[in-house]
Amino acid sequence: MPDETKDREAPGAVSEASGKKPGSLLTGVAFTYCPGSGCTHGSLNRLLAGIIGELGIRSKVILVGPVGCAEGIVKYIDVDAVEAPHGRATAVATGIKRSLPDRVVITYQGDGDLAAIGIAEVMHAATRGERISTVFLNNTVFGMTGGQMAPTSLIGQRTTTTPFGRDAQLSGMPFHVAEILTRLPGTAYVARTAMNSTANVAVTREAILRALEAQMQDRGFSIVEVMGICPVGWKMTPRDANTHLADQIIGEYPLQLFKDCVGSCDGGTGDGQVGPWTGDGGRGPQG
Ligand SMILES: Cc1ncc(C[n+]2csc(CCOP(=O)(O)OP(=O)(O)O)c2C)c(N)n1
Ligand code: SF4
Repeated sequence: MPDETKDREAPGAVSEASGKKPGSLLTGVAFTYCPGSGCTHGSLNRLLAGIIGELGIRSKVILVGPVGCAEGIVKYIDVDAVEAPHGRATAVATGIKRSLPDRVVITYQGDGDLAAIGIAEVMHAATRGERISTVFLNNTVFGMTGGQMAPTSLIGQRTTTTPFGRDAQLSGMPFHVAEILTRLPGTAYVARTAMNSTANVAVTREAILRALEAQMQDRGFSIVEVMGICPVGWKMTPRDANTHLADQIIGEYPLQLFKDCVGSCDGGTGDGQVGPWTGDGGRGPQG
C-alpha cells in the first residue's frame, strides 16, 4: 500500500512498473500502486493515457487527480494536471472547464473520494450538466488508508472497519453511483464497465472514448464507473480478487450502458437511457 506521507519518485524517474512504451503519454514516473498486486489503477491509468494519445488531445486535456491511491496519476500521464482536495475533483474541474471551455477536463477518482466525501460535488456537477468527464474506479474499499468500508462495499464484505462483514442494518446498502447519476438531467453519458478481462477492458476503452466525445460535443456531464480490484485491501491474491469481481461484485453492480446522449438523446426512450451492453445480459463480456 502506498505511504501517503512518503515522497513519491522524483519526476522523470523511469520505472518498469509504469510499462512506459516509446511514444506513450506515460511520463515514466514510477507507479506507487502496490507492486505485483494486480491493482486496477495501473492498467486503468495506462488505458487512459492510451486513449488521450489515440484521440490526439494531449495538449487540450486537463486531468484532475483525486486523494487516494491514484493521487499520483497527475505525475504519471504527461498532460496538464492538478490535484484536488479529497472529493472535490468535480468542483475543481467545474472551475477549470468554465474558465477554459475549449479544454477537455477529466477527473479520475476512487469510490472513497467520489462516493463518500465527494458525493455532493459529483451530484451537483452532474445535475448542472458540467461539460466534464469522470473516470471513476470503484474497488469497493478505501484502499490507500487501509481497506476500510466504503459506501460501495458489498453486504457481508469484510473490511478493516467491518471485520464481521458489512451489515445493512448498521451501515446501509451499497451505493450505486451510476444508477443515481443516470436519473439526473445534466448527465449525457453514464456507463459501468470492468477491467477483469480483455473483453471488458475493450468495453471500458470504448466507454471512456464515448464519455470524452460527449464532453467534446458539449452534451453535459459524462462518467464511466469502472469496477476494479484492490487485492491488498481485500486481502486476496490477484486471481482470487478477479474471481470475486466477476462472481460477486458484478452481481451487485451490473455492467451496463445507462445513458448515451452522444449525437442526440432522441433514440430509444427519448431521454438517452439505454439497456445492458448488448449480448451479455448486463454482466458484460467475461472472456
Ligand atoms: C478530507 C480528507 N479526509 C480523509 C482523508 C484520508 N484519505 C486519504 S485517501 C482516502 C481513501 C481513498 O479511497 P478511494 O477513493 O476509494 O481510493 P483508493 O485508495 O481505494 O484508490 C482517505 C479516506 C484525506 N486525505 N482527506
Ligand atoms: S487500490 Fe489497493 S491494491 Fe491498489 S494501490 Fe491501493 S491499496 Fe494497493
